[in-house]
Formats: sequence, structure tokens, C-alpha cells
Amino acid sequence: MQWLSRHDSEVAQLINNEEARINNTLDLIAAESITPPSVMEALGSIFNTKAAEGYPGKRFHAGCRYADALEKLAILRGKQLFKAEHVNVQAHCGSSANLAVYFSVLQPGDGILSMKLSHGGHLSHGAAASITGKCFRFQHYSVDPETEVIDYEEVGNLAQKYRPKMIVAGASSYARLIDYERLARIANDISAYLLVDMAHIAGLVAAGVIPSPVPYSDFVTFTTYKTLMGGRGGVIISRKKYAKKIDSAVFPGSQGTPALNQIAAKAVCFKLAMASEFETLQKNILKNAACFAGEFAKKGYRIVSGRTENHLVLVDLRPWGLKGSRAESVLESVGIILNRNVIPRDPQPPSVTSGIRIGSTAVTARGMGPAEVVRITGLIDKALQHDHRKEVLQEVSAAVVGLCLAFPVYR
Ligand code: DSN
Repeated sequence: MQWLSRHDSEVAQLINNEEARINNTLDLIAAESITPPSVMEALGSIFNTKAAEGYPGKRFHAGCRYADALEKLAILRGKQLFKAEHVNVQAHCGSSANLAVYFSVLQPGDGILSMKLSHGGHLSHGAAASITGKCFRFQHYSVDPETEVIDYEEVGNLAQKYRPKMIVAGASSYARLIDYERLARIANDISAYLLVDMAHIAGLVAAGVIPSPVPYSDFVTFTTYKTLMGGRGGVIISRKKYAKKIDSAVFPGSQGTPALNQIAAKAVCFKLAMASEFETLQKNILKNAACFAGEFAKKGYRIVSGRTENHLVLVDLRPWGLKGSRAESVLESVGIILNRNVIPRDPQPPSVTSGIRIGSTAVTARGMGPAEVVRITGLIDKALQHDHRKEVLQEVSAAVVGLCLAFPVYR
């Protein structure tokens, strides 16, 4: 940061502080990962300068020779990686990607069926507070009260009852695989579109370690910074027949000039995801998540839906009489960073919650394996069970620092 430290020492200091925080804490936030340095170089590159409204070969600004080549490269790699017919790399984030999909083929006021936010869905799947919920008429499906797995029968019944124009699958706190084939059949029966938001699991899908929604879906959206481990940004995949509608819904429909630095980062991220090391990493993310679930269960916590099949574990703290908000703050005080999370049919409000969400991506990327997962779960349990004993919390903090030193973020 040779320029920044000279021009703005305050911001430079905050960046240094954040780097130290990341190095010295354990990141278990399921929506985070470790951004590769090559991706950060692309994000901070000269492509920040370029205005390039439009698409390669059809821009509203001159000087787009390299911008065009870059965007074409990102699209090509995205298509190869996900075996996609059409890819739009201009969406700024996951929510803008979803908004563009809704507006590409629907009219304001049309019906959409998606997963309930409190059962694992996402704000941009029609929450009342989101613009998506204000523009379209959403109905929501749930998870089964017993199994806590998506109630596909309910999805079918709601689809027949409300005849939505689109069904949305994908979630931000759902630990099980989704039966895309079944959802596609339900959508097909009512001539609805199927959108799968695979933001959380895009890396696992890219590596082929869990099934891909692409063959079954009209549209697939994702972000590049969760399990895919790129920088921040959104991507839309669609069947070729919707390519024009998707591109127009992004630009000029809902965005202006694309962020070419982000597009450069997406191209790098797609290339990194094609490497064999990435597949190994994603397999280890799955193994570590399964290990977290097993360890928490052994210690008497309840695992929502009984297990995990992806990178995250939703832990019900009620068997120990604990609340998510308290757990989140106690754990942050000892250097373990995660988020409180509502569990299905949670008696507590989102500001409190009965659960925590554990993601295995960042610790796996640091090189940690099952032995460290066992250790981390033990430390979490110790901190939560003795949250008023200063000396115990100090002991846990010291152990966290030891683990962080042994597994540096950037080796
Ligand atoms: N979707 C939010 C989450 O899952 O935490 C942030 O990306």
C-alpha cells in the first residue's frame, strides 16, 4: 500500500487492522472465505478506471478493446466451469443478480414461490423488507417440522394452489442438498421458471463435489466470494433462449456501467476454480463441515436437519439453554467469528436466535483439517459453557491465537 499509506494513513491503518484481525481470528462465517491475492490484485487493478456501458462489441463508451477481451474471457471461463449456455458477469452482487432475473421474464406483481427466510432462504427471495418482496407477490415454502429438510410435497401443493410464474430454490442457511430435478418437475407442471440461487455452494458445485443445478434450471445466480473463494460480485447463468432478456435486465435494466475490476476478479476466480487443488479444497470443506456437525452433536448440541451435506452446519443451542446472540458475542471475544442464526420455527427473534451457523470454508482454506475442527469445537464448547469465567475465556483466546499462528491465512 505504498500510495495509500502516503495519501490516507487513516484508511491504510484500518486496512492493516482488518488484515491483522483476519490473521488472528478463526473465521467460521459460512458466507466468507479467503480471497486469493491474485483476485485482490485484479480487484484493485487499472480496470477500475474504465467505463464500459453495454456488452463486448456493443459499448456506449470508446476505448473498450481490453475491456471487451476481459469480459469475453470471464464469460468463456464461466461457461466452461459451470457447463452453462449463457453467462452474465456484470451483476454487482447476488441480490442484483436475483433482481435482474426476476425482471428479465416477470412483470411487477407476478407470483413467485421461494423458501421462507426463517427456514434458510435469503432476503432477496422476497423478504418483506427487500425490494424483491415489494415488487413481486411471494409465497414461501418451508422445511418439514420433523426432518427439517425442504418439504417438497408442500412446494408442489403451493405451486398448484398459487400457480407462481417462478420457483426459487437456494438458501443461505440450509445444510442439505436440494433436489433440483424434483423442483424442475414441479415448475414444469405449472409452466413456471426455475431459478436456483447457489451463492453459498457455488465453489462446491464448480468443483463437482455436489450436484449442479445448472442442467435443471432456467436461471442460476451466485456470488463469487463464498465457497467459490473469489472477490465480491454476482453472476447469472441462464439457458441460451433467455440470454438477451437477462443481459437487458442487467444493463440497462438495473445497472449502469459494469465494474470491470470485478469482472477481472471473476475471470481469475473461475480459472482458479478449474485447478485440481480447488477440487481437493472443496472436498476438504465438505469433510470439515461434516466433522463440525459430528463434534457439536457429541457435545450435546442439536444439529438442524441432523447433519450437513455442504459447507455449513446450523447448530441449535437450546439443549444447553443458550442463545445465538450471546454465543456470537462470547465467541467473538475469544477470536472465533461466526454469526447467530435463526433456526426453523425459532421461538427467538432474529436479533437473538436459538442458533449459530458454522461455515468450514475459511478454516479449510487455511489448511486446517479434522484434528483442528475437533479442537475448535472443543474451544467453542468451553467458551460457551463457561462464558462468565474470565480465566477460561483467556485460555480459549490463547488457544485460538496458537491455531491462527500455526495456520496463517496467506502462506
Ligand atoms: N447472504 C449472506 C449470508 O449468508 O450471510 C451474506 O452473503
